[in-house]
Amino acid sequence: DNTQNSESRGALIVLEGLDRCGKTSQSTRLVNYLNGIGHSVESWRFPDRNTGVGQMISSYLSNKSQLDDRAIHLLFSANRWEKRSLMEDELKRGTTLIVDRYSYSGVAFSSAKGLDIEWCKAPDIGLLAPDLVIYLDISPEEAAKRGGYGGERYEQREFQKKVALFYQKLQDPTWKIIDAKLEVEDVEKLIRDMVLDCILTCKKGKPILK
Ligand code: DGP
Ligand code: NA
Ligand code: NA
Repeated sequence: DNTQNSESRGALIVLEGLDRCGKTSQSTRLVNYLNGIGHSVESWRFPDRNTGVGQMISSYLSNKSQLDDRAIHLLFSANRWEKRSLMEDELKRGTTLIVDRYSYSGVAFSSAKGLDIEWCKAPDIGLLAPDLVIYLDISPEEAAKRGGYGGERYEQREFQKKVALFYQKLQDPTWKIIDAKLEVEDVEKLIRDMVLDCILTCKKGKPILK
């Protein structure tokens, strides 16, 4: 039925969690699976380090530059804003987006530095809202054990503990929480079921959330 196809939209699905929670490899597995069963799907991530703003963020994260806490917060937000219209176009075209980190990272990481949480939320107001947020739940201790951190600015156990506390405050009805200590294949299976369900709901005509 062509009419239905042209109207059905993709789902905006976000993966969140502490550094080393397994998000990035689960995202790859998920996208490969969805591609394999014939879905139109793209893998996205924030920060997107390829843009001009993204390069400033990348330089900050690798400690090559210093920036005021609020200035870097706004750059992370700008990095999501610069992709907003492309995101909306893709969703309308029927493409499902699997996004590795989004506004929840923005608020959790900056609040963990001591910035006011409401101030942190403000610049992201008006971005597209995800249809589903999958939080891969891991303790900061477990995360630190996983082959060590890569050495970027935020990859420190004490800081990640604070980030975890702020993530808890951000939970909303779009969230599903998965125990990230489960076997990789089990996590993958849980994610697949949640995602297929979400894609179906969006196809049936659920509006894009703003
Ligand atoms: P990743 O490329 O997923 O490893 O993310 C890079 C680091 O930046 C990671 O420690 C999480 C953090 N991060 C991601 N998004 C934001 C954001 O919007 N604001 C802040 N302050 N940190 C973020
Ligand atoms: Na990282
Ligand atoms: Na990552």
